[in-house]
Amino acid sequence: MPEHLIRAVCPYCGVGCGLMIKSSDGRYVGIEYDYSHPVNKGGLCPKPNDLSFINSPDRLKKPLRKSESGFIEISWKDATKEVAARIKNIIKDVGPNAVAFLASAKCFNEENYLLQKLARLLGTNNVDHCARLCHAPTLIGMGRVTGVGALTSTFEEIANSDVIVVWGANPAETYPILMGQYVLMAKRRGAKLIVVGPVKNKTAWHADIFIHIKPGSDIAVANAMMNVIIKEGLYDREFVEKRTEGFEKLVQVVDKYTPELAESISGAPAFTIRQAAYVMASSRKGSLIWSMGITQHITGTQNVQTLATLAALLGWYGKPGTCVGGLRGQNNVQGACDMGALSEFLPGYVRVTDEAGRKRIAELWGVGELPKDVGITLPCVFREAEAGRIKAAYIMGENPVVSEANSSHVINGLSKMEFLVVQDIFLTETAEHADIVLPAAAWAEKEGSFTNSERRVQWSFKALEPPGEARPDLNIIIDLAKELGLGNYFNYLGPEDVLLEVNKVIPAYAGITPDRLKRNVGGILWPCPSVDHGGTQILHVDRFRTPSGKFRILPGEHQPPAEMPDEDYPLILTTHRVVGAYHTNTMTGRSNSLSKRWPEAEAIINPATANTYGVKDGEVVKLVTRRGEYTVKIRLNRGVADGVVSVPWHWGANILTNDALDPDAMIPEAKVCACNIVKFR
Ligand SMILES: Nc1nc2c(c(=O)[nH]1)N[C@H]1C(S)=C(S)[C@@H](COP(=O)(O)OP(=O)(O)OC[C@H]3O[C@@H](n4cnc5c(=O)[nH]c(N)nc54)[C@H](O)[C@@H]3O)O[C@H]1N2
Ligand SMILES: Nc1nc2c(c(=O)[nH]1)N[C@H]1C(S)=C(S)[C@@H](COP(=O)(O)OP(=O)(O)OC[C@H]3O[C@@H](n4cnc5c(=O)[nH]c(N)nc54)[C@H](O)[C@@H]3O)O[C@H]1N2
Ligand code: SF4
Ligand SMILES: [Mo]
Repeated sequence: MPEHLIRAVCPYCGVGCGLMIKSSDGRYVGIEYDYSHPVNKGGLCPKPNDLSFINSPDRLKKPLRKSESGFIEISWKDATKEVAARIKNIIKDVGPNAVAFLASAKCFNEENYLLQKLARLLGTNNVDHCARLCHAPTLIGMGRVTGVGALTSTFEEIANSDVIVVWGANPAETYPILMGQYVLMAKRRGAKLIVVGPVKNKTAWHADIFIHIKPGSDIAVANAMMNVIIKEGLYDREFVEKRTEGFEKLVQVVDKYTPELAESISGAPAFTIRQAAYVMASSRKGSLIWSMGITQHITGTQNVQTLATLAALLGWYGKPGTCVGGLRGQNNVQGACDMGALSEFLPGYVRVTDEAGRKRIAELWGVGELPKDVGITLPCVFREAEAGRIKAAYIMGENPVVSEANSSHVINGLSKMEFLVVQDIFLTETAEHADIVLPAAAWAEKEGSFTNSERRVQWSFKALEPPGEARPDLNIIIDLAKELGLGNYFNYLGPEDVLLEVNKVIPAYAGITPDRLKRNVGGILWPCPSVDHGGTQILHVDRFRTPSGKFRILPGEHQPPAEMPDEDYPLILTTHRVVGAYHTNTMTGRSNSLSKRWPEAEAIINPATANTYGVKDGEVVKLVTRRGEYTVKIRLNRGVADGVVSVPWHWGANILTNDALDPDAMIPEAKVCACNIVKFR
């Protein structure tokens, strides 16, 4: 049988690496490296090197209906009819806001666009996705201070920086190609690397300066750096005067945050905080990038605004050698946000409360009105279900039973719903609770566009045939819309037709046509306002996209996490990822070599903590919080501070975590809570 090679985009993280899928007779047989790809130049991290999950016998192949004796296979026709009828009935009886839709950062732009369109045409803004657990604070915080939530420039500009600050992220494990081909490249050229976080992770091993802090003390440390930079006159005066507003307020707020005060809050030596401030102020060409260590806090949005302001003091915006922002996590979380799969935003970040914006999109869609009430966010879907107000959910490509903080509430919420549909490639922990399960084709079995962390929109081609009767999410949504009587608004023959509509609806995507994407390896970076525009590498070159055109300085105060250690729960619990496991492990856990090398969770603690609790390396213990218990193997690691437990969450640790929310972005505080260790023997 001849082998074929087809160009695809990696289905895992937001770096957006390219690769070639090797197939025989429509079946996956392996990959080849794509040396022509501008992002990764052939390199790949462990995950896409083994994509055998695609051929897993566990793949969903037929629609399923829950019956007394378990799931039974049904036809697509029956499944679509039943889903449409149940949703219609609930809308008729209780109204459209009793239904919630969850879109997916694993699905293409075109699929997310259609799911949010469907929700809105049914009359609700209850559509959200995992960005809420991830970079919602970056989107809101960066939106407020710069006018755009996305990363300000490209990985190339990170590589061109003289100073790189990685704050609350571990790219060595979570964005390995970015780390290897850009951050370390810069370091080899002489750039300085500063890392800030509570665990001396694999990224911190490479740091020139590592600032070892307690979880949740980031604002105190960043304010102390700004205190030093301002008091010693080290800031970029010209940039601050010409391109920012609100500096005077910042001077007042950071005045009390001496490095000594920050030391008392964070545990990091005042000397190291000062030293880092000096190194950062030594160059006007710097990058400050963050991820989950910054966003997953009740102060997530404030954390983001504070870090963005620190970068503004140094003039790290709008020019080569600078890049500021949150590294997007999922392969298409940037795109799912751009497409409006968010409860407060229509496509292109038009607020649902913006009357003119709503009207423009309604006209393009050919409908009279669009709903104007802000929808329910992802964590609140389950709370509202527990309260009986959300009656049905349609979940496409998300696994909240494992990914949501305080997961027992998710299970409780799901069990209270009258009707649950889950559309996935596997029968996940969430799908187990569904009334109807719909089998989706995986990314390489369909085609469409993904948008990476740099705003780079790329086409991923179809390389394989889906198993059994699994179908592309796009086709599933179109058929459902037709069954719901909305066929007139869903006249698409394929993803190309949908992207052509996106070109009209979202100005930043206007020139990103299917034709151009298919021709350009490495895609096009938005904003791209017309078909003769080459895309935008660096944002905010002349002006910020705020109303005044200036960077809006919004100073923040330190605020302790929602739950601090006490007598009953004397330790701080935080969560992390490992390089070979991805999220709820539905894909990596079914890829042969990955699941063998990364088979289970290992929580890490300092040997001093182990001593206090009499725990040995490799011992299995119970971690206990106010919300639940979790049995896990312990590994001793001097990189974790005494009194802190860091647990990977891929294998179910969210039974422990706190779902206290950031009031601005509604993200749960998955990165800090109080816990205890209980021994079995
Ligand atoms: N292998 C792998 N790669 C992935 C993923 C995956 O699941 N597996 N997921 C992708 C996704 S969606 C995302 S969002 C990214 C996430 O990427 P990262 O944010 O890099 O991942 P995490 O390991 O969750 O958290 C990073 C670091 O934050 C630190 N941290 C915890 N609390 C705090 C705090 O209070 N302050 C500070 N400063 N740091 C803190 C942790 O110790 C940890 O080292 O990874 C993407 N890449
Ligand atoms: N404690 C703690 N919890 C966290 C985090 C943390 O750092 N700590 N991180 C949070 C973050 S940053 C994120 S992004 C979330 C992620 O949360 P989720 O998005 O819920 O996690 P995934 O496992 O990525 O779920 C994606 C699902 O899509 C399915 N899928 C894959 N491809 C397709 C497709 O083409 N079509 C369909 N229909 N389905 C598909 C997969 O099988 C999987 O079930 O988790 C969050 N949870
Ligand atoms: S760095 Fe991210 S996009 Fe690149 S190969 Fe690894 S998981 Fe895929
Ligand atoms: Mo994420």
